[in-house]
Amino acid sequence: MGRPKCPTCFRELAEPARVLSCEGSCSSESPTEANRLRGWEERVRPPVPVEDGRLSGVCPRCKEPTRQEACAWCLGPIPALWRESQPVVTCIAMAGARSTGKSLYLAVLRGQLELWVTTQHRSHLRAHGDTDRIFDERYRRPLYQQRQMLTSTATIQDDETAQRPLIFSFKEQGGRTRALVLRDVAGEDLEDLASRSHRLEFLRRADGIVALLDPYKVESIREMLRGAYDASGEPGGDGIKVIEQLLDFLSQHREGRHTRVPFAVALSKVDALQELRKVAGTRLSLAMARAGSPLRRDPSMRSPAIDRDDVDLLDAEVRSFITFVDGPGLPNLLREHAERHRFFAVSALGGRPRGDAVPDAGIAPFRVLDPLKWILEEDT
Ligand SMILES: Nc1nc2c(ncn2[C@@H]2O[C@H](COP(=O)(O)OP(=O)(O)OP(=O)(O)O)[C@@H](O)[C@H]2O)c(=O)[nH]1
Ligand SMILES: [Mg+2]
Ligand SMILES: [Zn+2]
Ligand SMILES: [Zn+2]
Repeated sequence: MGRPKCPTCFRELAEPARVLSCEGSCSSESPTEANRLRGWEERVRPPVPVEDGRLSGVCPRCKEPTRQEACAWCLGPIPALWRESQPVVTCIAMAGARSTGKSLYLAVLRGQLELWVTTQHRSHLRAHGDTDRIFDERYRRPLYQQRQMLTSTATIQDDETAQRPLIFSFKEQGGRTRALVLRDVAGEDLEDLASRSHRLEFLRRADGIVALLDPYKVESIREMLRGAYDASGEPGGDGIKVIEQLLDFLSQHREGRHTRVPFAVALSKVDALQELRKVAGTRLSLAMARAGSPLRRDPSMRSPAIDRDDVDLLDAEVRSFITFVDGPGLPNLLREHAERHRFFAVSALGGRPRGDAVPDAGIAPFRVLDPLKWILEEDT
């Protein structure tokens, strides 16, 4: 934990604040050419210098006053809470190939976080900045109102605004304020990381990464599930390769170098694996049918802190599962490149979607809080 970070570029903030952004008439202008060249398409507001260290200033262009702090690097907005309450700011980014379930994970995570913060921390989950609007447009309306799956996340090349962070805060049980920044990432960008790395530098500055791995994309599992559970034509590249490339990027492409960013690898859509119980006779179906399997129960909502025994067991189970179906490549790679890593298993929907519609039985998230709870404890 260092100084609070910018929720957009994850860089540490200048101390004291140096820049504000115009909230007046300039803010509705179209992007200037200069900003576009710097990759600031969405941030058209001219920077306003802070006067005498006070968080207020007047826009040199439209002469209107503003109190909105901005990041001196990327000009992204800084929520007032950052200076008011000096929260522990934890910036988390999603990762994984296309269609691994990153956006659906974030969509259901909010409700799970609300419940957890209310029951376990006796606090209230507050949303900051544009979070409510972004969440409504991109996640809540399609999933909970129209009851549909989400469209693929726009790449950072086409639309930087598509990946604006969701920002929440709550008071932890011990009284400290925690701010949680969640950034969705397009699988398409990660599959082409080498040529887009300059736009994805923020991943190296994250306080945690949740990398999803879709079991359907592992050929041997797909074979076993055939008949019991067919995944219909979802796009997306090799999930393991995407994680490999990301680890290489995070460890700065240097042999023997570790990234310090806590790295949670989560098998997504484990509702599909739970179906393996119905496939008779394989070693995997026997493992899934075991009553005590951590892949069959979800205690994540029951405690404010992580239950070490439970997540150790889960880590061992998923690790041996991956080794069994795909060999030791991924576990070895993680050991070599990520100082702090762990395996998890999640399901955002808790069941199979009906075409593009939510499952008949509704949405029942499974273990989605685990990776978050682990990252929050790593960042204290
Ligand atoms: N069975 C099952 N399917 C899921 C689950 N989560 C996601 N899916 C399926 O995976 C598809 C892709 O999910 P998204 O969350 O949009 O995937 P994404 O990783 O954000 O994809 P990009 O935005 O393209 O990178 C969904 O439309 C569902 O069909 C889950 O928990 N269970
Ligand atoms: Mg997405
Ligand atoms: Zn920034
Ligand atoms: Zn202005």
